[in-house]
Amino acid sequence: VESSIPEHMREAWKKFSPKGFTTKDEFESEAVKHIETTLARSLFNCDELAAYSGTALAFRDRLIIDWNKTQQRQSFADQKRLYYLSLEFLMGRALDNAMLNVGLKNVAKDGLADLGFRIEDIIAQEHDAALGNGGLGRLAACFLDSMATLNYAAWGYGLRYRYGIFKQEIQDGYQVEIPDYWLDFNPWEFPRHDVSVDVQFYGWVNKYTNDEGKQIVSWQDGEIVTATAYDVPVPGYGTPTVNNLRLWSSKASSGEFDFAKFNSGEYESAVADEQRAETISAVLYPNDNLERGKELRLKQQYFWCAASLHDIVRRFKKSKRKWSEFSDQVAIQLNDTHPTLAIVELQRILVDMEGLGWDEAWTIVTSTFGYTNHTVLPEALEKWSVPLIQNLLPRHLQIIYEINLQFLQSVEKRFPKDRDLLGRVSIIEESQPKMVRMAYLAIIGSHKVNGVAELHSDLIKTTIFKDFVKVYGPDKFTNVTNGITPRRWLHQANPRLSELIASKIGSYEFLKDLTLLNKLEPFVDDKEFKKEWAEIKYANKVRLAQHIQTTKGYSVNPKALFDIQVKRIHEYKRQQLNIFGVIHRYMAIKSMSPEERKKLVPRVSVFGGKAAPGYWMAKTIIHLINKVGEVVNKDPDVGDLLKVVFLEDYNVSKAEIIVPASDISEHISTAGTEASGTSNMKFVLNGGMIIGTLDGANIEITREIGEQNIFLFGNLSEDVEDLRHHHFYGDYKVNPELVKVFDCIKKGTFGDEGAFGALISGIVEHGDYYLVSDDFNSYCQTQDLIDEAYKDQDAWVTKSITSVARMGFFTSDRCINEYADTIWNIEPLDVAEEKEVRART
Ligand code: GL9
Repeated sequence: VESSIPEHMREAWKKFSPKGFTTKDEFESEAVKHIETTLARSLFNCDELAAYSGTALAFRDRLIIDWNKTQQRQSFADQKRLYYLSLEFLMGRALDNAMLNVGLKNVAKDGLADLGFRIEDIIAQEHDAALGNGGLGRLAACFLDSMATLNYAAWGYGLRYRYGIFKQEIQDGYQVEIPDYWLDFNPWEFPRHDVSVDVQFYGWVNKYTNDEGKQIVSWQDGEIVTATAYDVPVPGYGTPTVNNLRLWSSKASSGEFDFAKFNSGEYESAVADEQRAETISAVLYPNDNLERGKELRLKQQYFWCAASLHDIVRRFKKSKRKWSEFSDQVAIQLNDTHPTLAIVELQRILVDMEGLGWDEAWTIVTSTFGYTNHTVLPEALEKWSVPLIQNLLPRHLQIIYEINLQFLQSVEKRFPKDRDLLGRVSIIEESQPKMVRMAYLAIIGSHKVNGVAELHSDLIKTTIFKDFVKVYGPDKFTNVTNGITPRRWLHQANPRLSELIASKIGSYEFLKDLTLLNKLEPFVDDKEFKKEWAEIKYANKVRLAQHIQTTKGYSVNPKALFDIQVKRIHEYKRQQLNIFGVIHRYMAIKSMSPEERKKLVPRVSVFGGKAAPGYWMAKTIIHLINKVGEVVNKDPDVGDLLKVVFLEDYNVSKAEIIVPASDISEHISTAGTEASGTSNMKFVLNGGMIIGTLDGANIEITREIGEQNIFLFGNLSEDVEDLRHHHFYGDYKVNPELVKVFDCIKKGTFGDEGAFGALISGIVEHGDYYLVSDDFNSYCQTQDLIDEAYKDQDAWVTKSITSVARMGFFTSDRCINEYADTIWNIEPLDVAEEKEVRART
């Protein structure tokens, strides 16, 4: 390629192509240039937002140089690539991460100081990229960080929502949702107006035989919407690799279709069409672990799958390879069932557009896709009604039926006597209306299916996907336990702890090989080290206390035990168990003598998290937490002994302040309901203890750090079913201590008792599905053990250090390497040469 370009051109290009700054002066020059020209500001009107913008643009330029080179390197290397399809990428802020990953944060810090700014204030100007709901979206973001850091040729594909997850405000104790319009100024994206795909909806299918006697299928007369690519650079840590996250934005097609309307004078309705097209990528659905079957959501899914697939196929076709080599070049991972239509779309491209035979195409499809399941909750499993798909995607429905027919025939051959089995594994549920079960389609169209923690992967094999284990055998199902990136969740969120660790074990290598943390274990008895360790935790608590002071307007004692539960509000995650426990503690304090109170360990109970706007029970839990806080926090009998804080608008950047400040964090889901959880890993990595159930990744965390370093309680997942049964058919009695808590609420202690009726009746009258009552005793006793343990600070710090030392397993680097080896079959790219060139220049 290069030799086809004339020498003089190449010379000129080389001479003037930007090299990227490395020194403080160069950084300042870049930042000031952007502030004065790109932003048209000056020394006299450069506020913190302008300083942020200038800094971000300087770093963006730098990233883009490496991004260009990475894309070239990956094209030349011509290796297999991985495409990660996810409707959610919860990236958070980018600037701090970019500065740390390219190793120039100190340069920027000094440069900004010269210009009159504190780097912390500048970083805090950035709006979070909040294109996700919770764990699933944040996992995708951690994966991108690891894939770039490990030098895999990997792209993310998602949607460029104009509105990310809503902002949460609390008014009079209730959650209020505010739209999150985040695109006013976003220096981290590059519009690629030259990269677009036309996506079709509706229309009808025309089948005919052409002159050569060939069957032709054509999907025609649909409505066309254009997908435009917006690229977001994803820098790896300490490597020249900068990968790409491609987000699609929708707009009306500029094709003849619309012009017809414009020309016939229907101006207003043509504009309305334009706006309708734009709504496809307008808003992220704010549900957590719940699917509601809305047409616009299905439109989003197809729009994004079609655009991504056409982009991937276009890239493959440039290589001029045979179709049979497709899955040697391309691996596609489905992040949950949201992108399952990509399976159908690839089959459609191969059969209808490229003319391959059905079987040949299907072999390619099934060797390309892998599917990750993230939940066993039945209400979260996607099903789309057949009439809805028939109308929106008529050709896809035919293909789904054909896939199902062939699958069922193969099952019938192998299990001829089992007619029930056919009904159970059919993609089509024979309900009224008929429904397409997306998880089944995803399993049938993929070569591997994985769960996200050991317990979860076992559960899907014995419950929701049991019949498919029978059909395919157990090898199609595997486990890849989730992980988190230690760059953001240790180095960036807790720089002092990262520095202390590095000083002890000799380098920052542990950020790339987290198992090196085990070198900390020999220091668990080092007095000076323990002192510093405890000081850092205290400083992080002071920082959170300041945050509480500025956002809530009251002070909490940083010497108190900080007990934190931050995550989406959901009955299965059991924030209600936590707040009932808090009320129980409050009642105990009230009944104590002043002498008894003196022996207590003061506690700050921190809650945070959003409820889905339509999830009324979750909103009731938020309301109760806030009302309990209002009463407890101003009760003079209680004073410092108990504070209840609800932090508004929990998000990634707030997590970076909250996580390092915990003594105890709560991961207390009903056993068998939380597929993995990932914040549990973040808290332990930052030296906090866990109170938790034997659920999700808590089990593996226990195995790694040791039972003596975690506070476990509650029933086991294998007993849950029997307990639920017993609630309805046995002589079921609510735990008497919990009854006292309910009485306290019913007396109106926390205001209008009627507001919380449903929370209580769910447990007392409606079967207590989440086993709050069954686990209440065990929970409260374990909280008492925690108080006792906290009194021995020396032993506590020992536990903290030991746990961190044993957390190496939970890096997303390990996780991504497992996916690469066992599912994607891809190798990292060699960047040694690039690193050398860089070292020389
Ligand atoms: C989730 C599970 O509930 C979590 O337990 C798991 O850790 C993550 C990542 O694998 O996936 N599945 C799911 O639908 N969500 C999860 O967090 N929900 C959201 O992301 C809102």
